[in-house]
Parts: sequence; structure tokens; C-alpha cells
Amino acid sequence: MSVVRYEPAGEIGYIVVNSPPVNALSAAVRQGLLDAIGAFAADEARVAVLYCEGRTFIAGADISEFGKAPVPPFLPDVIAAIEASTKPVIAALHGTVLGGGLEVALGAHGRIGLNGTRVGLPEVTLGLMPGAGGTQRLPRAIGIEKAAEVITSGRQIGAAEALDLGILDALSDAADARTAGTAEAQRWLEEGRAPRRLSEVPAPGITDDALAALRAKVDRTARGQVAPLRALDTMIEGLSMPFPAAMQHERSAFLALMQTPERAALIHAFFAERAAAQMPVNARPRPFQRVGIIGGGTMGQGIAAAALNAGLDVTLIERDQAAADKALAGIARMQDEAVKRGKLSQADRDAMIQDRFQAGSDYAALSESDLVIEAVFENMDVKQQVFRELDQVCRPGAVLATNTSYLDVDQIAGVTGRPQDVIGLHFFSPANVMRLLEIVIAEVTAPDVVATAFALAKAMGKIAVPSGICDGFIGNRMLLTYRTAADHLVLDGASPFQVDRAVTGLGFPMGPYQVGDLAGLDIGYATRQRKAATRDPRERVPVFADRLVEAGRLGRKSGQGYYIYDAESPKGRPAPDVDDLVAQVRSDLGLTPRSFDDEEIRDRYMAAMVNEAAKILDEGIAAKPSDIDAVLLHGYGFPRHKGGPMHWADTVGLDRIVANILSYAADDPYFWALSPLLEKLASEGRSFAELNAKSS
Ligand code: 3H9
Repeated sequence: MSVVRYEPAGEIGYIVVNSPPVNALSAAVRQGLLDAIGAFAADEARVAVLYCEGRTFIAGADISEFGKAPVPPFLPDVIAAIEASTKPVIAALHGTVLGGGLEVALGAHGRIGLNGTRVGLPEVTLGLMPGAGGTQRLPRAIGIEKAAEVITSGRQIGAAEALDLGILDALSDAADARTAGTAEAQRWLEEGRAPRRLSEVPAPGITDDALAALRAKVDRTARGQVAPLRALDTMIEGLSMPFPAAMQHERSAFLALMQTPERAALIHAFFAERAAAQMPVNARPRPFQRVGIIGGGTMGQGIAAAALNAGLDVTLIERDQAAADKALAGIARMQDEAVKRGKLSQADRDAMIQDRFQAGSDYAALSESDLVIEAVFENMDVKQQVFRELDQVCRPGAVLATNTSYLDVDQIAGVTGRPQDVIGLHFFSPANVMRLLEIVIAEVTAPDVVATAFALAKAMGKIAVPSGICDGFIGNRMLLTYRTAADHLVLDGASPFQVDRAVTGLGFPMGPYQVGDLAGLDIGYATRQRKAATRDPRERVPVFADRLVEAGRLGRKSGQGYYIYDAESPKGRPAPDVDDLVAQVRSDLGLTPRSFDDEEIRDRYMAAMVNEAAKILDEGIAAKPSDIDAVLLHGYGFPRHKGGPMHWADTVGLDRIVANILSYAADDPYFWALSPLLEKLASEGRSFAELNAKSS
């Protein structure tokens, strides 16, 4: 069946797109649109309604075609043909009208949206800019300043705001886009309206001062990415040209961005997120409306809020009623914040807290729960005790999940009489905000329990990544390794501040010592104390970190760690004595410091990350390289425009990384033990991307 059809129906003709899943503008859809507009021209209909079947109006260009040779007809030409129609074409919108989809709608002569429609030009989030008239038609519709904000932020805009801005002409509460479009078309017929072409609207202007302010703002928020500023400049330059020349100009800027490594990395990230969500099992999820949560600390509260936002009923258990009440107050505060930020309506917030949430201290309240998530203190004995109790009270078939961040899920499952129902759900804090969810599949976890975890992640809007069992799973195991590489750099002569600077220079929002201060230095200290007795003598200990903790400097929460946090510098300024403290430790340990340049710091940090990732892959803990990228992008601040560590490694070249590791191993063969998989791939001239392709 054709992906676009023309349906004549008297005075109204329908141009109907049906190309699942999201009606992306593949070559077939572009050709279909061109043919349909021709059919409309030849038909007696006096107005056309362009709408889509399925879950959404066109969600953009077909991203899977990017990086390949463009196939005609090109989208700008298709849109020009729609706009040139001598009879009106009305776009009837629903779902997510994004990128090329919005550009098609802007080429139509009128736009009506169903309530709930979202629109946007997200190209910059893919390292691109609108390439089918968006930079020229949008400012003519809504003005330069607003168009600049929409284009350079890439954000999705709700229907009411889109109407307000003037992107939509009208909103409809009709049941579907065809009905809404038909009513609008009838109105146009009655009023005898003629096509209004945005390309014929005079271009708006901007003063030099206003433009300079706009450029400065975009430059600040772009954080080193080229696309946002290029998009702004292309828009402004085009507005002073005749429309056809502006379209040529936009097209060449778009095609130039298509060649950048940022574009490749951002599109890799897009597909990595979606590939991770592909379930590793073929099973149907168990139903899960009633969710129990054990533990009402920060993590339990965040998980409860995420579950409530997903429309689930939540019962939270704490050790006594006072603690349960405290958790309730915390969750209510979170949801009040969401109301303030316009993410939640007051009525929904009230319904959640009053009708769909209860908190108490009696496990018996979980007897009807479909899924229980334990989020108590990270200690094996404590967690096993919780699972023994759950085994007593939960109904048969309930899914029992542990939110451990490094403990062995098999050992937790083992204390129940139903280990097949037990799974790890590693949320990241704050759990109602952070999108990553590691789904830790234990030895005997049943396939439909795995399917339930993936369905829960989808309902909560999380990026789910399956992980096998090892200390720290995918993300925390890697974090420990690259943090250790940073500690070695400091022991050997780098300053913690230099390491943070070098790492943020890569695009991470924070360096390892800033992260340490934020998380609390006592956490790493406690882990080191616990592991001291069994530590391999070849392991090098960051004694300087221990000294800070022993001096009561725990990071942000105590006002001082590596950095000082006070009214003068709430985000922290380097503590002046840290370099001396580290120098003293080096001298106590008999280490002779050497200097490192920022490039070597980055090389070592990244080599440690990639080497550990390769081991994680080799051991089958991660199913594919792109899953590791999704974890680091969403849980650890890896810069999205670099695509994740595995994509980054491919772009740098695995042979170069191996050569670096071998040279570092000359001094510390224990820490820099080369991953056999990484060595093999490099020697065969292969890449991690090939392993992704194999697993898909
Ligand atoms: C552009 O338009 C450039 C133009 O200016 C100029 C051109 C000349 N293409 O996310 P989901 C697939 S740039 C191909 O899980 P949701 C996706 O891979 C583009 N495939 O669903 C997945 O496949 P699978 C601007 C696409 O409901 C399936 O659809 N547009 C595309 O959570 C479902 O996706 C964008 O950047 C695509 N454009 O979210 C929009 N989009 O099932 C990007 C999706 O095999 N897309 N797929 O894994 C999105 O933001 C979300 O997918 C959307 C739906 C909100 C649409």
C-alpha cells in the first residue's frame, strides 16, 4: 500500500500520510506528497486537508537516511510544491510535529492542531538545523526573536503555546485530525479564503544590537556545539536575501552540518537510546498498576514520584509512621515543584497525592501490589531482610525489584522462594528526573519479569538499558575505573583542579572532583575502608581524598571538599590548600610528581573508560556497545555531541587508544591491563559500531 494517498471527496480533497511508526519523510513519503499535490491540482476539490494516520503527524525527516546520499525529490522542493498550490492546503496536526514535519506544515496555507499536539524544530539536538525552509518561514510567521528561540533550543512546544506564538492558526478538540481538518476546510470554503504563503510574507528585520544580544545568548547556551549558532546566522543571513536564494543558502548550511562529527555522534545517541529499549526477551509484561516502594529516602521518594507521574498507584513503606509521613511530605513537595514549573496540573497533583498514594509502615499493605521496588540502605543484610518479608506478604506473581547500585541481585533473589520474580532496577537520583534505568537481569529472572521492567521504564519515560550482574553494573563499574584513573593522575602530579578543567573541556558538565564534592566525599571513603582488608596490594589508594574526609571536609554538604562552597561561591571555588595537601601526600608516599598537559589527562581518563567498557562487553554484562553509550550519556553526564564512550572511541581510532594503554601499562600494568576485546578489535582494524550492527 502507498505511504501517501490522495482521496477526493467533493469540495475537499484529502492528502493522507500513512508511514508507521512516525510518518517520517522517507524518499517514498516525499514522492507520495508530490504525487498527491499533483492529484489535488487535477481534482475538482477546492481545498485540501493534509493529515496523517497513526500516532502522529510527520515527526521529521527520516533520520535513518542521514549520512547516505540524498535521494530526490528533496524536501524543500516538495514543500515548495505544496505552498505553490493555487488552491488552499490545510495541515491538520496531531502528535509530535517535528523538524521536517513542521516545515511541511509551514508550507501549507493554514495549520490546525488537535489539543495535545506538540510542535518543534529539534534539528539542533541532532547537530543539524532546519533544512527545508524552517529558518525562513518560521520567522515570517512568528518573528525573529521567537523563531530564534524555537530553532536554537530545539524544544517541543505544547499546543496552547504554539497557538499563542502563531505557529498554529487554531486548536480543535475534535477526536481526530481528519475531523478537525474537515471542519477547518469548510470554514475556509465558506469564507472563500485564498492561500496565504509564508514565503510571500515580507521578511522581519532586527537591529544590530538585538542581533548581537541574541548571538551572545545562543553562544552561551550552545556549550561548544556549532549547530545552534550556525542556524541563527543562516536564518538572519537568509532574511536579507530573496526567498529562493535564502532557501539555497539554508540548504548548503544544512548539508555542511550533515558532514560534521557532532551530527554523527548525536544521531548515534538517538538510535542508541532506542536500541537499548529493545527488549532482550520475547515475552509479555505482567500487569503492574499497583506499585509498592520500600524506603522513603531521596531515592524512594523519587521513584514514587516517577511512578505517580506514570499513572500508577503507589504504596510506600517506611520503618514507622513518622518516617512514612516525612516521605509523603517530600513527594508532595516534589509534585508542588512540578506544578510550579507547569509540568503538572494542580488537579492531577491533588489526585495523585490523595487518591493514588498511601504511606505506612506495615508490609501487609503490599499484599495486592503487582510490583514492589525496594530502595533501602545499600547493604546486603538489610536488603535480604526486606526480601524475606516481601516473600511473606506479596501475592504470587508479583514482581520484586531491588534498586541496588552494585550488590549481587542473585544473592538478594536467593533469600526468596521465588527468585524468578526478582530483578534489579537501578534508578539514578533524583529518580523522577534522571532518565536512565539499568535493568539488572539476574541468573533466573523470568522473561516476563524482564518484559515488565522494560514496560515500567517505558511508562515512566525512562531510557532502559539491560545489564548483567557485576560489581556496579555497567555505569558505576565504569565510573569507578575512570575516577581511579583521575586519582592516579593526581597522585602522579596533576592538580585535582587541572583534572576537572581538562574533563569539563571535553564537554562533561563536571569533573570527577566536582562530582565527588557533590556526592559527598565520605561515600568513597566508606567504600575504601570497607575494601581495605581485601584490597590487592597493587591498587593505588587516593590517600589525599582520605585526608580531606578525616579533616571533616566532606564536599558540598560540609561547605568544603576540594572546593569551598559559601555565599561568595555557591557553586564552589578551588580550596587554596588542596594542592599543598596533595603535595604532602605525594611526598609521604615517596612519589616524584611530573607534569601532565590537559590532553594527556583527557587521553588517560577516556582510555580507562573505554578499556573498562570493552571488558564489560566482553563479559556479556552489556549486550552491545551502544547500550554503554546510552548509560554514560544519561547517567554520567557524557557529552551528547560526542555520542558516548564507544562512539567516541571509534572516532578516535581503537588502535590509538590501545597504543596509549600499552604505554601507560609500562608504569602500572595492574590498572592498565588491556581488554582482550579492545586489543582484538584494534588489531583487526574493526570498530565498536560493527558490534552494534551485529546485535541489531
Ligand atoms: C529533520 O527533520 C531535518 C529537516 O529539517 C530537513 C530535511 C531536509 N526518522 O522515539 P520512539 C523511529 S531532522 C526515522 O521510540 P516515541 C524510532 O527510531 C528530524 N525514524 O517513539 C523508533 O523506531 P524503533 C527531526 C524515526 O513515541 C520509532 O520511530 N525530527 C524518527 O517515544 C518510535 O520512536 C526529530 O528529531 C525519524 N525522524 O517518540 C524527531 N523518529 O521502534 C525524532 C522516530 O524501530 N523523533 N523514529 O526503535 C522523536 O523525537 C521521537 O521519536 C518521537 C516519538 C517524539 C517522534
